[in-house]
Amino acid sequence: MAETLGVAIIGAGMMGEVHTRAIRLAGATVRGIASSSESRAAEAAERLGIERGYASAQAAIADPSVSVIHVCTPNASHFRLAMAALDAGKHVICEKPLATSARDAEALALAARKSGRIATVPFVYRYHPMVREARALVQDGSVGPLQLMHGSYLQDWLLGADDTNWRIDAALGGASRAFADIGSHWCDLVEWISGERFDSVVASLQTTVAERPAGSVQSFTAAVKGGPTQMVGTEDVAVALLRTKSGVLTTLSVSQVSAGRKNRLWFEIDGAKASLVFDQEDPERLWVGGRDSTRLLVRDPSRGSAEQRRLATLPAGHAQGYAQCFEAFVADTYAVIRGETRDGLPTFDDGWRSARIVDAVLASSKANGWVRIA
Ligand code: SOE
Repeated sequence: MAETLGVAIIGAGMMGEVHTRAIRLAGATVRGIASSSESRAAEAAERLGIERGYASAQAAIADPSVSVIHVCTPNASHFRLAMAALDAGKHVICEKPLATSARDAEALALAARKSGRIATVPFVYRYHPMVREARALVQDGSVGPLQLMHGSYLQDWLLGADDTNWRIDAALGGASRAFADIGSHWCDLVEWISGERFDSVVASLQTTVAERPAGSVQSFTAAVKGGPTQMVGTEDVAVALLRTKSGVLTTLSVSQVSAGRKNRLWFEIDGAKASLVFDQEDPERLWVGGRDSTRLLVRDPSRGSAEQRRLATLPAGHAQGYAQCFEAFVADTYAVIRGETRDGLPTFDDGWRSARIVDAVLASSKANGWVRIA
């Protein structure tokens, strides 16, 4: 029997918990967890049933029983921690955005290639079975030459002036918030499905809630009443018009302040033969539009493309969602670490690609014009 992988988690917030569950389901052993202090690490270890709370992130990276480091800390520390883990010879799963600048993301991608280790970024929406189906329909020619791509990624967890989070602070989250946090998922997904590459962008970013409570609160937690406030330096909404290398026009609206939209990643890819629509809040279905009739494909482990069937781990009608995507992503990362092959694993190269798009979006919004994506 293959030896189980020893894994350490750095970061004990919401994503640290999501990673912990996925690691366990993938059959690896969580050796320990590190947090912003030794006492927080001990508290997280107790809460999550992990054997050890490390004194520091460095202690996690130095643990000889660990071969994979999961970096789940605020964005500004991704570069330092992922680089230290690669330098120590570990495989790395680093939360997105991989880094807060394209330059740092590039350094990480190059270091990962040089190290020969597996280094991945959780662009997990690639793991919805119906997303795999959409990609297969583009690849087998059912969609035809692309005419237009469009969509949005909308949330509402930062709608109120009392809502806050560490991400609003550029020093922790990076210069872009909504676009780097969720627009990045949309761009990764649509490029990956369509096989197109965005070549240039004109974008506009806006902060619609100027002031929010100060302090570092977990994502998706209740609003904070009273107390000191801080000016917000990062965008709540973003709109981008993109053009791909082959000339396909694409529009994207991104928001973290759209009432009623919880996690609505939605896209439409319009081809000469068919259009495809996918909605992350209704992920069991894929709408396939035709000129004479339209079809609604339903996730089913016994039907459709090989990749839909591989990732459809529950019977049809037994809803799969975000958690299963995350689990499949972590399981695929570990399979590739074991030397197996998996389609569509998002790597540090994809994280670097995403950082170049984010940098171009920021530059375009500042310059008020078209910018080439490096
Ligand atoms: C918060 O906006 C967030 O948790 C993102 O950081 C994730 O990447 C996205 O999957 C859901 O929303």
